[in-house]
Amino acid sequence: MSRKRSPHRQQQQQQKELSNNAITDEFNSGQVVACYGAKVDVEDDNGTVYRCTSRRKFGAVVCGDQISWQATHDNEGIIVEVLPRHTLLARPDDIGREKPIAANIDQIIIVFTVKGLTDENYHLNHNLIDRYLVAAESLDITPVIIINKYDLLTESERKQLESDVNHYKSIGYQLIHTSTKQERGLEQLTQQLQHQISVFVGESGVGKSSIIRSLLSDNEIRVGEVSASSGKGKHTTTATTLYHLSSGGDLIDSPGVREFGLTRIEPAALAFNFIEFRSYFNQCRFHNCLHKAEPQCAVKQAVADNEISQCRYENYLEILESLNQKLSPY
Ligand SMILES: Nc1nc2c(ncn2[C@@H]2O[C@H](COP(=O)(O)OP(=O)(O)O)[C@@H](O)[C@H]2O)c(=O)[nH]1
Ligand SMILES: [Mg+2]
Ligand SMILES: [Zn+2]
Repeated sequence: MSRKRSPHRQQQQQQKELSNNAITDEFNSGQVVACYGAKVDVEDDNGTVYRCTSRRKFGAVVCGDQISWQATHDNEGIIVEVLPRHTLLARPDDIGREKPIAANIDQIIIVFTVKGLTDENYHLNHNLIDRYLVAAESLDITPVIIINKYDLLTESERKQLESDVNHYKSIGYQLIHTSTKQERGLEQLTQQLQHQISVFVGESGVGKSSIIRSLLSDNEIRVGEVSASSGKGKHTTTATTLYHLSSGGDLIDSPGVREFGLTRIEPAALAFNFIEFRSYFNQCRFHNCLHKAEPQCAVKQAVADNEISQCRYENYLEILESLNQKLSPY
């Protein structure tokens, strides 16, 4: 077990008094790699994983968190500090409270399929894509769009898809077609994931876990699963788990991240999260233009001139409406 002595003696003393079941005043540091409610698994710099308990005052401790902890008598640990997070992905719970899901994330990998869920007909949900993109932009985390199960598409559906997703590419988003059955797009995806902490989001059944497994070596999967399955009384698939890519970078698989919040976005700030609208704002007649019914709106003009996609603009209006009505926004 590697132990690092903290320079903050006084703070250590305080923490020791607080955690009177700790057997040492020495601090260990590590990254949270799996979460099961109040218990988390923390991995130190040597790759050794320890089960730790959090305290209420820290709120939810989540995958990707960097923490300090102290060993306790039962060979577990108790968290004494959660280091400041540079990003935090959260989603609203049933009663609208923010529920943190993963911390210190650099990228959100948004996984879709156009076939292979309940409805077998080709269907690309543009509105849902735009909601995810808005959420990622509002958190200032890079989104990457994946269209998985490419193997299920006919040649004409592939052509259709190509034209359907073109506008995302032209505004600068990374978009990758993948298939875990035919190992397609996985190399390109690996490149994109290197040296980043990425969380996979998307509807259940789109293939998030399958993609993650196909990017990992057997050993990396095993380490993650041992960790996840040791969560007492919890099944592997219910725990959020962080895996390491052998080429560098971390992947977070969370069964809970089907949706994440647009709840915090003010209607007036929505347009900023449509990245291709930004360059038009200062040409609108009104500085507080919502790009809806206002005269001399540069965004609307850009839609008319085919500089902004009609589809993106319609989704903007639709999301704006849902924010105004304070509807639960996906
Ligand atoms: N045809 C096809 N099926 C896939 C692909 N990727 C995943 N699946 C299947 O889709 C189902 C759901 O996958 P899973 O990874 O559990 O989805 P998750 O809920 O997003 O984690 C499983 O039956 C997978 O075998 C793919 O690229 N092509
Ligand atoms: Mg899964
Ligand atoms: Zn405008």
